[in-house]
Amino acid sequence: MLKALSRPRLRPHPRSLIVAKRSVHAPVPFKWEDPLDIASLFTEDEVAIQETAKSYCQDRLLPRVLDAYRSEHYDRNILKEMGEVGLLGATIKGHGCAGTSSVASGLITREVERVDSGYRSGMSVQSSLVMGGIDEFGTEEQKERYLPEMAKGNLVGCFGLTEPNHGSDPGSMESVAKSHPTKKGYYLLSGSKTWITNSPIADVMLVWAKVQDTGKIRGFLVDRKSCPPGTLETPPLKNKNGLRASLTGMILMDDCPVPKENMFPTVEGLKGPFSCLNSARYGIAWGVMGALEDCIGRARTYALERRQFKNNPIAKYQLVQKKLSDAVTDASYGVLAAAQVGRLKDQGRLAPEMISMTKRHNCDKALVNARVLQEVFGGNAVSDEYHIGRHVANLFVTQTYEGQSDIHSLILGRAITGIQAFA
Ligand code: TGC
Ligand code: FAD
Repeated sequence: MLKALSRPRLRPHPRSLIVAKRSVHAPVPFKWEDPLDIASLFTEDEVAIQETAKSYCQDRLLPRVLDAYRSEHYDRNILKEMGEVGLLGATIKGHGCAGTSSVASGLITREVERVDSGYRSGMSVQSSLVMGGIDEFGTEEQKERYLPEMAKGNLVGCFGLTEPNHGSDPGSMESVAKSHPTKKGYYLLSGSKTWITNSPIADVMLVWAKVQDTGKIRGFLVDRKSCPPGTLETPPLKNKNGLRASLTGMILMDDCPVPKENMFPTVEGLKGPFSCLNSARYGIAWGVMGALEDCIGRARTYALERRQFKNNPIAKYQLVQKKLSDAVTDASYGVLAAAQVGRLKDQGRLAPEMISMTKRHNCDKALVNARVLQEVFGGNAVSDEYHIGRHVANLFVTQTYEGQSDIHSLILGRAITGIQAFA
């Protein structure tokens, strides 16, 4: 103590005086929907894009989500509508796309998933995984052939990486591309892909397969209309207990002929699919926060209206308040992190591990908090009209696809220690 007192006193830096002066201002009111005023970090254009996306999602998607979820039906017109609003392939420059910032595309994703993760899934696959892949690795001819029509939602895409025996470990895939024995300039693709979003309705399938001669993974644009009968099937996988408003299926290929000009010309190995996944995982980090924010809004309203014990709103009780506090805190932190990653992405200062960190953390926090908020609704949580059970079931899937959370822990663990856990 004495020692501390005898130290020379630190003189405040002149700038800290300014900060101190500012801090005497009256505190601003707390906004539970955006406690850290994250909206102030967005540009006017980004806010306008979010507003446009929000109007479309609340006016056009929300009214049909319960029927879609109950009947496990995905209306492909949704992609056309999204195309009309300019939501598809939003960050791509040219080819009929909007050319927005990554933060603006994150805000779009957040609004779509505020309604339903399945609607976001259909959009992410189209925009990030397929259009993004074509934009990054395709030839000019491939871009011109696919991007403008995909941006309008006239052509639907899907992304085939996962196989029945290889999910977390796509490097061991069995799908193979053999040189056509008689038709020069053609490959024959064989193999099975499973759990593929949009596959039953896809016009173009971005399929990852190993070239037989080299053993290297390459990306092929498989055009449904050019596949002879019996060489390609895309059966749906029905009776899912999550993501029921999206369409999921398989891609079964049996010597399916694909011209060499439909192969991505230069990218080889897992770098191809993982680069596409960087954008899609980034989008999920935003999207799941939208789903969690919807759960928060609904749980808060319910807690203020529902009365128990001496006619008190259950929002009066500390345990309920803690559930809301945890969820609001995690949603704010999650959005802030996603926004920062988006800015770094646009500045070319992104490490893929940043995406693993935000994808994993936001998905985990969205799932845990949504599950806890479900309790606020008591028995009514079981009714789908309260929407919360649907979000909880969906959020399990978001935590699983595009790299299950534990897999992202291992990616982070490798970056932290330099030691690979999954080899
Ligand atoms: P590893 O040795 O780590 O890497 C192999 C090559 O890939 C490169 N790479 C990346 N490149 C760009 N971005 C990234 N994020 C990259 N991560 C790795 C790496 O540099 C290397 O390149 P090169 O040139 O040296 O060959 O590969 P590994 O086999 O050890 O990988 C292990 C692990 C765990 C990282 C990986 O397999 C993994 O991420 N597994 C998860 C699988 C996954 O995410 N599947 C997603 C399927 S698609 C989907 O789920 C869509 S859902 C859509 C919806 O409905 O929304
Ligand atoms: P597995 O790889 O079998 O993993 C099972 C469990 O084991 C997980 O918890 C995992 O974390 C754990 N595990 C595995 N390896 C390790 C390890 N080394 N250390 C510790 N734990 C480990 N794929 C596509 O290609 N395109 C799509 O469009 C697509 N859409 C999908 C839509 C839905 C609705 C679903 C459910 C999945 C979709 N997927 C898609 C597939 C998805 O990416 C995979 O399900 C996911 O990557 C996990 O693979 P898996 O299911 O084979 O699980």
